[in-house]
Amino acid sequence: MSGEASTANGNKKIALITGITGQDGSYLAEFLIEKGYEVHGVMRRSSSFNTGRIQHLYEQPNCHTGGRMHLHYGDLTDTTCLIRIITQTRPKEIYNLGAQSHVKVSFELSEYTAQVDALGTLRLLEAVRAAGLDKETKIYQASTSELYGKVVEVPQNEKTPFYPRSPYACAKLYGYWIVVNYREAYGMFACNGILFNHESPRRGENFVTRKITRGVAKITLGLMSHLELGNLDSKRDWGHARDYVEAMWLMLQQEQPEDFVVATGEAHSVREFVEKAFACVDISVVWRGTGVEETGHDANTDKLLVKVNPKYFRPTEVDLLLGDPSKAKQSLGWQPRVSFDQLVKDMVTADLALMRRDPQA
Ligand code: NDP
Ligand code: GDR
Repeated sequence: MSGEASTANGNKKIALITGITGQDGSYLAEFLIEKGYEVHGVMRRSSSFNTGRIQHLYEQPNCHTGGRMHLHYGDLTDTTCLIRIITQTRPKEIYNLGAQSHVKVSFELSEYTAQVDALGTLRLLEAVRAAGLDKETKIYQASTSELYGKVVEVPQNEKTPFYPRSPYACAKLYGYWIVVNYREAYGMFACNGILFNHESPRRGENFVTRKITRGVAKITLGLMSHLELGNLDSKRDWGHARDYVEAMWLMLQQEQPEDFVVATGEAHSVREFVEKAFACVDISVVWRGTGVEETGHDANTDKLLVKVNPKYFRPTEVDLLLGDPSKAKQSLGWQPRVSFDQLVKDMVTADLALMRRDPQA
């Protein structure tokens, strides 16, 4: 069966994406379908609808019904299903994007986060070996700037030492090293993309950028009084998810497997993000007080817009992430296209349109 599939699939470009229903998975699926791939995605069973981000692909005649996109129920905690899906689909490229990806939530779901983000990566690598594809299939691992955690060096590059600051980052640290180990031990083509924060209108609602742009849209339309946020001082290197999925693909088109930092090289604070987002609806924010007492107000009307709520603080915070993408620029010819200003504008515009269509969203 596997021999036949292998012959049949000889020159076909087949990709498997774990986490296809997430922000990055949806952009990557679009990108690969556009490039002519047959895309297989691992989708979790959920009691509610979880394919909203790829619904538009379902509706395109060449994708779902046209045989270019296939979804498989699966989970990174289930070894058997991973072996079955990989054996049946025999992908040329696997993108391991599936994860419990929320840093704050990982403090509450620490064991589960390790199961999925750390052991899930190991299960996937072992499933590739079990399917006999360790010399054929190229693997991309969604590693993260959270590995750098506590600031040791700025900007952070591929040689900067890691210092994880959350159960999420510790689990991803295992994922990073097991990928390096399987590459060295078994000669597998497996790479880590150390991606800094990347956002989009499809970003999950409880990550800070999307929470802010949704809040700005709701406040503008009179659907919400003010926003409550945690640490306004933390700084992140924010890019656009659509740009970043291209870097994932480029890593798997190289002759040799290597790890790459993907970032913009620019950092902004959460406070700056808030100011930029309100500026998109012509509101200028003035800040009063400090620490947990800090509030943001409309400079014209004095209306309260932002309040700090310590419930959003993390037991250990990552203060500053700023990436040096020189290696990706030189070796992959990759560079970000969307600026910080454009990213914020796109997200606010999309959320305004969404809230106008559906005020309950
Ligand atoms: P999302 O949270 O949007 O998507 C995560 C995906 O993983 C979803 O499809 C989710 O399914 C799926 N998933 C969760 N648990 C499991 C599981 N047990 N088995 C299989 N699939 C699972 O994350 P992003 O798209 O933003 O990120 C993609 C990857 O990149 C993640 O691994 C993340 O940790 C990493 N990363 C993200 C960065 C970013 O800034 N976005 C930066 C660096 C790394 P469901 O839809 O059902 O919840
Ligand atoms: P992060 O993203 O932890 O960097 O992980 P998030 O948007 O959750 O937080 C960024 C910073 O904003 C501060 N913050 C708040 N965060 C949230 N979620 N909600 C708030 O109300 C709030 N107020 C302030 C946080 O403390 C933090 O400093 C993301 C995820 O996509 C990971 O999967 C990925 O690995 C990293 O980016 C790179």
